[in-house]
Formats: sequence, structure tokens, C-alpha cells
Amino acid sequence: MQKTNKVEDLRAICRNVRRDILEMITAAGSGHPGGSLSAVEILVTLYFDVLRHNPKNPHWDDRDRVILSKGHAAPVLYSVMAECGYEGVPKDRLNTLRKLGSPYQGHPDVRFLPALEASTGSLGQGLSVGLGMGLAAKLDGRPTRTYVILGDGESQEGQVWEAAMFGSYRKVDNVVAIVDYNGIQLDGFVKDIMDLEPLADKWRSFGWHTIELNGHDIDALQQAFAEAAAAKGKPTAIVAHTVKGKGVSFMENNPKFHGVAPTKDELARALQEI
Ligand SMILES: Cc1ncc(C[n+]2csc(CCOP(=O)(O)OP(=O)(O)O)c2C)c(N)n1
Repeated sequence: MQKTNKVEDLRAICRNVRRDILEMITAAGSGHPGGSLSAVEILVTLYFDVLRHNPKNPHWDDRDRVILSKGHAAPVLYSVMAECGYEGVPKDRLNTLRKLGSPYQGHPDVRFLPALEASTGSLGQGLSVGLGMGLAAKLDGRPTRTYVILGDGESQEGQVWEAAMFGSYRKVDNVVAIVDYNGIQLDGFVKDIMDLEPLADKWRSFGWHTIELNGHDIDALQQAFAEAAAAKGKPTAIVAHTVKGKGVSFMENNPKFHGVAPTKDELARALQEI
């Protein structure tokens, strides 16, 4: 793979990933387009610029780790890993998403895709997993950093806050939690179901170094990941304001496209917009 820190290059990769996501979910006839599209810039910036990793040697001990705690957004992770050329993550099989026996299960599953760091999809668990990896790396004296991507609806889970408390208490400063704050959960707007505000203040009060930004602004993401790496003694939380369904006008900020596949007509319209 070709790593790059050029925003233009990263934007071009984001366009490819958005196309993959829409095509995969349309081929499957089910899946989660909205929350996959909102996390594209976050994952592309991580995998193509920030991470220390080797797609040809996915289990290299000193690699950085990514945990997609909001596992239903699996298509964005599959596409990005395939674009990186990860071993065992074939680009030409992306359209087998959600088929029996496919490496691309509806939620990330290490039994089917060994290059993954963890099986996820049961919301609320990923930050605990990531902090365990972070603490293990510190105990082992490894340079590994771990990035955990959470949903905002997911952040209503109590386990997230148990983990948050643990992370600051044990000073797990090699872990970064990124909240994909797109304002929509499964069946409506987060503010109408159980508002999280003031979310950044909550992370601060749990003892995390906290950064708030626009999660589609690659430049801001790059700066935040650098700031997180320099923050010592505390883990970092990035509260990333995003748009659910980003890039497709009729999906943007539309709760319907949380868990509904586009029709063939909708796919054609969506691809024209990207
Ligand atoms: C423990 C658990 N409860 C319920 C679900 C079903 N579920 C899948 S996605 C989702 C909504 C998640 O919303 P959010 O975290 O905001 O994700 P995003 O909007 O970014 O897609 C729910 C409730 C689940 N996967 N795990």
C-alpha cells in the first residue's frame, strides 16, 4: 500500500471507499450505509496516514490496532482494509458481504477474517477491548497505539463509561477513542432518545484528553491524531461531529438509512453524487 499524508490523495481514497460501501450493501440487499459513510474519513486517515502497520503482515507484534466498536459499520472497515491490500482481505470479494461463508460477515468476525483485531458488533464492548490491548502494550513496553471507533448511540451503553473510568485511572495514554458523533442511532435522533450532551465535557470529566472536531475534515483529524500521540498520562477522546449517510444527499441525516440497503436505482443516483 501507498501511505500518504496528502489531503487530496486521502479524499480520493474516501471516494473509492464510499463507492465500495454502497455497492457492497446494495449487492447484499441489507446492511448499514448511514453509519458506514459517516466514518469514512476517520478510517481512511487512520489506515492510510496514521497507523504503523504492515498489511502484508497483519499480525506484526508492534503494529497499531483499530477496533471498530460500532461493528455494524463493517463495510467501511472491509473496504479500507481491502484498499490497503491487507492479506486475506480480497477486494474482488467485497460484494459477497453478508453471504454465508464470506470473509465479510455482517459484523466483523475474526473467525472469517483473521486480519481483524477483534470481533465486534455487540455495542459497548470495543473500548474495553482496546484499553486491554493498550494496557498490555504498556506492560510489554511496545510502541503500539490502539484506536477505538464508537457510535454515539453506542455511547449510551454503560460499559463505555466503565471503560472510560478505567482508561484514565490506569493512564492508558496509548489509546484513542473516536466517537462518530453523527447524531442518529438505530431508529431516530440521539437527542430525542437519550441525549449525550455535553459529550466532550463528559469525556473531560472522566479524565480523558479531549478534542472536538469535524470528522470529515481530514486535516483536523491528522492534527488530532498527532496531538493524541503527544498527550502523555491520559488517553485521548476525539468527539468527531459527522453526518450520517455523508456523501449521498438522500441518505444524509436521514434515520431511514441507518439499516436499509439502497435499491438499484438509489445506488445509481448515489454513485453519481460521489
Ligand atoms: C448491545 C447491542 N444492542 C443493540 C444492537 C443493535 N444495534 C445495531 S446498530 C444500533 C444503533 C447504533 O447507533 P450508533 O452507535 O449511533 O451507530 P451509527 O449511527 O454510527 O451507525 C443498534 C442499537 C447491537 N448491535 N448491540
